[in-house]
Amino acid sequence: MALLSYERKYRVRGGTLIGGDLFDFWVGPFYVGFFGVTTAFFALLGVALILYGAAIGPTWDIWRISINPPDPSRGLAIAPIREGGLWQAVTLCAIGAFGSWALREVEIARKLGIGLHVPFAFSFAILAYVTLEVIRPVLMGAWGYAFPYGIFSHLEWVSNTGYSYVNFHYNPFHMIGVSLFFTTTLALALHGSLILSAANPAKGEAMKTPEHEDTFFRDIIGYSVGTLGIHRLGLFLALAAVFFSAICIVVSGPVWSQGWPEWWNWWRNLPIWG
Ligand code: 07D
Ligand code: 07D
Ligand code: U10
Repeated sequence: MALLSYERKYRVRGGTLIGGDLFDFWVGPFYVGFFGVTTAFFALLGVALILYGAAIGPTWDIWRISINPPDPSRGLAIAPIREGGLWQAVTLCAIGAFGSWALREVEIARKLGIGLHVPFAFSFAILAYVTLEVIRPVLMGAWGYAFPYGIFSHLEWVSNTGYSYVNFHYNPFHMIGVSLFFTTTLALALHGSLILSAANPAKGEAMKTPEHEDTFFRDIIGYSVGTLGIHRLGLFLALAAVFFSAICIVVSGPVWSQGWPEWWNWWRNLPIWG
């Protein structure tokens, strides 16, 4: 079935979480819905605030524009607009836009009668963002610990935060997060290459079946996780990577405030080394 006639069939009413039929329509290819309107509202307002910040800031250099959080000395107070208040407003808009986007995904999934896996997955990205911008700064007692909105400035934040724990690579949860990210790309490369090898044969050759895919892995490593299983595994790996990232940063400060190499002293102090 051609994509457009298929879409006509599935462009049905209902499935909305809020507002009933209000906004239950499409604009071109996009489903709108109540949460499409709130996404547009928060995203446009957030971008406008960033542009305002750039206009009152020292530079229009795209790499160096930065909307900074308040100084740590202001604690968790609401700051004046030019001293971090703008960052606070942009953060509210970002949370509103990301949350609305996830709920718009829920409405579309409900319309189609498919599972809620996509919004569930996106909610892990939101969790990581909220951990960096809200949960950790609140636990540490100041918005000043959050990352700024700027291309280079957010990299500075990552580097500075990393070095303030001497060597962030020694953070055990960072190790797990990094390993899971690496494993995710390995899994996607294996899956993408396996599917293409079977489902995209040379001209004139027959397309191969999932049995061929299973057999390849049984022959080479003795086990196949299965055609549905690889998608479960991929989702699990990716979500676990983000989850452990959120853990690695939320423990840095609130739970462990020395250098991360120090943390390994428990290992060096084990009585078994004599
Ligand atoms: C390909 C999907 C498309 C999305 C894109 C990003 C904006 C920002 C806004 C100037 C994979 C769109 C970008 C809307 C413009 C302003 C104010 C997703 C794809 C193309 N980072 N980060 C980037 C964000 C954090 C880190 C690039 C966002 C944490 C490192 C881009 C967030 C830490 C490096 C970007 C966020 C961190 C980057 C490419 C939010 C730890 C790089 C992103 C909301 C997670 C890389 C110059 C990409 C780079 C890079 C965006 C958070 C670390 C600008 C929106 C604080 C080490 N980050 N980032 O492709 O080249 O993602 O930086 O949390 O090396 Mg970052
Ligand atoms: C936060 C993004 C959320 C995005 C959302 C959507 C839009 C819309 C619109 C395109 C979490 C935004 C959407 C804006 C765009 C359109 C139209 C994702 C987020 C909601 N590190 N490190 C990580 C590695 C070092 C440090 C995570 C590697 C150094 C700190 C990951 C290396 C030091 C932090 C990771 C390395 C250091 C991290 C990031 C190697 C610096 C974090 C992934 C090979 C000197 C961050 C939760 C992530 C973290 C983090 C990988 C090195 C410091 C595991 C591979 C040693 C301070 N590092 N790192 O979490 O855990 O994504 O964040 O050297 O805070 Mg690290
Ligand atoms: C996968 C897959 C699979 C496929 C696939 C895919 C995963 C089974 C079958 C999908 C994968 C790909 C296509 C591969 C490429 C993808 C990536 C590399 C991921 C990264 C993606 C991108 C970089 C693209 C990002 C693009 C986006 C997000 C689109 C941008 C969208 C917009 C600008 C519009 C968004 C729509 C909204 C908000 C709702 C509707 C709103 C409108 C239409 C606008 C009109 C507004 C209103 C009606 C509201 C009014 C506004 C108000 C009230 C606000 C006013 C406020 C003011 C302040 C003025 O597994 O195999 O194949 O394909």
